[in-house]
Amino acid sequence: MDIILVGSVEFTKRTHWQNHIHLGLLTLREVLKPHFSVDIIDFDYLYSTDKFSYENDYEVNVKNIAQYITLKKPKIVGFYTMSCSFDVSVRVAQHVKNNDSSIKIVFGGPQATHTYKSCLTAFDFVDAIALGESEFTAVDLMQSLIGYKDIKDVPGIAYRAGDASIIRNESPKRLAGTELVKYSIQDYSPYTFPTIAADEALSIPLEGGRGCPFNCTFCATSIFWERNFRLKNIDDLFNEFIYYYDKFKISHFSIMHDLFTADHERLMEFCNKLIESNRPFTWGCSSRTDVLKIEMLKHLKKAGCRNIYLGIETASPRMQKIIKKNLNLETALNVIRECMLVKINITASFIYGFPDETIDDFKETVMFIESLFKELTRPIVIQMHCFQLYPMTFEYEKVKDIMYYSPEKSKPTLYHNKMDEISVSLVKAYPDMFSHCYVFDTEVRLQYPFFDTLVICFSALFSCFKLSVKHVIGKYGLLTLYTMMEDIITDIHNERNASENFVIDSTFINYEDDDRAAQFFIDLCRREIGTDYNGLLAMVFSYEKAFYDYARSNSTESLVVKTDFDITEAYRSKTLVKTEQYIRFYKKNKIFKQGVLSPAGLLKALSGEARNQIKPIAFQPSTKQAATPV
Ligand code: B12
Ligand code: SF4
Repeated sequence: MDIILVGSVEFTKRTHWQNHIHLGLLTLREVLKPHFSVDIIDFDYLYSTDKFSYENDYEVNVKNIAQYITLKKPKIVGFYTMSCSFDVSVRVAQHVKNNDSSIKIVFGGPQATHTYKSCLTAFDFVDAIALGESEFTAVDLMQSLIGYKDIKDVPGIAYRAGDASIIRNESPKRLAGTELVKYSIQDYSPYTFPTIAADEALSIPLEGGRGCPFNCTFCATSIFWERNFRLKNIDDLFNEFIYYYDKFKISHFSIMHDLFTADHERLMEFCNKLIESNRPFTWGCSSRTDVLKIEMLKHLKKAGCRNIYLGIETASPRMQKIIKKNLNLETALNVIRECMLVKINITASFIYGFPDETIDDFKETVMFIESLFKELTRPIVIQMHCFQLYPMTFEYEKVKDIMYYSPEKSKPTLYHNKMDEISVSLVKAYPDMFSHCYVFDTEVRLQYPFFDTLVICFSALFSCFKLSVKHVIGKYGLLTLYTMMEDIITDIHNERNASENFVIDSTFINYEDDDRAAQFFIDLCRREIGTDYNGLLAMVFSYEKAFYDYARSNSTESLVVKTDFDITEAYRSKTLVKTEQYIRFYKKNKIFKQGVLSPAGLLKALSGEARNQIKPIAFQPSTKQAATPV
């Protein structure tokens, strides 16, 4: 084997729908294949499909990974690096070099690109770093490492010269949007395609283009792609959809681009093609609320757009200016509302804890999030992240001299903060390379250190307790809830950090699995029903609690429940219409779902042996019959 490319190792058990292989490495394999024998190893994929095992010991895992790679006798090992797994890449690379010093080590991807000087200075086992996009670089770089070419002549890389100085070669020209099709992936083998949970459609990520022209001060992506916006030719992207559907029956595509919807004319052209294709395509993408025109949304939906990721970041107009995102928040809210109306699922992402953020700014963001929770009609995902420091960004420059390492406060990824002593010593020795593990203090960060956990909790609870969550947030507000739940939330954070389970199941992020937060919420709802008696809340809560219990049970059987009121109407209009309804709870691909049974469905359920015994919901005593707003 000439070259092995190694994906980011996060020691995470991915769910079936997350388990796709890294796009950048697949692209590079296509580029390198005509010249070398090349393979990709994604250890989390192997682990998630039971083809590789992780032990409960960091160093053992790192050594096992290095051994697995070394046994394949590669001449070169290339690592995709990103912040969250940078320590793993460094340690595996060092072990590979120790195992066989003739193996050349190359790093690529955002983290190594943005810290190349420190990385080559600190780690002599790293032979070269590919800076930024590497299609025009990779073949020459690999040839130079094997000795067929002079490294001085390879564009877009950094390396150590004989005198140990760090040399950065000129960047190659950037790929044009029209050229991107040449690098489309034809071969996903030996990896299988993940399925999208809802309908088990096969799914893959596809590149939609590169670069974002905006200049947000916290963003590592725009720097990485040098703000060079390119969109893949619409015909080419459409043809890829057709190719994958006709050849592999893949019908869902995650379009990778930080700003896919910026060029409205081409976007509409793309949608028209999808509609005319008469194939059951669905797709998702990322965008900004100011480049999504409300008039376009219906058309996007018609063309199969199922989900859009929107970074709102902050609801303080002052902070919008400071971080140079410059979003109009009224427009943002309208776009989200409209997406809900046309049934496009939204992930709305927020960040708190910026260096310049005041308590008042933070409160504006919290109020915006509350208004979303109150208005939600669709399973919108609300993410709130504690601001993290990425090297080379403007925000990093503001605080790099006051940041400090605190294992208690550090949150390198959404999922966990798992590091052993060796990794911690790397973090401490090289703050610039591991700045994502560092923190700094502001009034907001000190007062609300785990507010992100609270939002994740409520976002997760929302999947079962839709109306109850709206009621509780509407009545108390998130800031009061944070104070009420601070001990629980802090414990959850600390326990996750200190968890004995080495491997994190990525579904671990479902905080409704955490008994304490959910129990607190359930008790609060019960008190609400007791003290501030409300017919609809009592009934809906009983129903939602039954659904929650079912979701948490190990049962894979479906369950039919009988309610005395129209649950769909209760969700839609928040009014109580007394009528008998049968609802089936079921699990599909580990995702729990509910559906109102039609008379035919009910007959089928009744005839389906004893497994579908009908369970009436045990309501709290209900006296009110009339419509009651929550
Ligand atoms: C898809 C994506 C994800 C996906 C999948 C990641 C994956 N490994 O595929 C998911 C959703 C899981 C994800 C998660 C996270 N992500 Co992410 N993600 C992206 C995203 C949007 C696209 C990546 C992509 O496919 N690009 C397209 C391909 C073609 O480009 P590429 O991967 O960079 O590869 C090219 C070059 O880098 C180079 N190259 C890459 N590897 C190598 C190796 C060698 C040897 C060579 C020669 C060249 C080379 O050549 C390739 C072709 O040109 C990027 C943003 C972006 N636009 O790039 C963020 C990005 C990579 N993510 C980022 C982050 C921070 C995260 C999280 C850590 C966030 C968090 N706080 O939790 C999490 C990690 C969660 C965890 N597991 O703990 C940051 C990384 C910043 C940094 N300095 O490391 C980015 C840049 C976005 C940002 N915030 O700025 N992410
Ligand atoms: S709009 Fe998004 S991708 Fe573009 S610079 Fe801002 S945060 Fe980064």
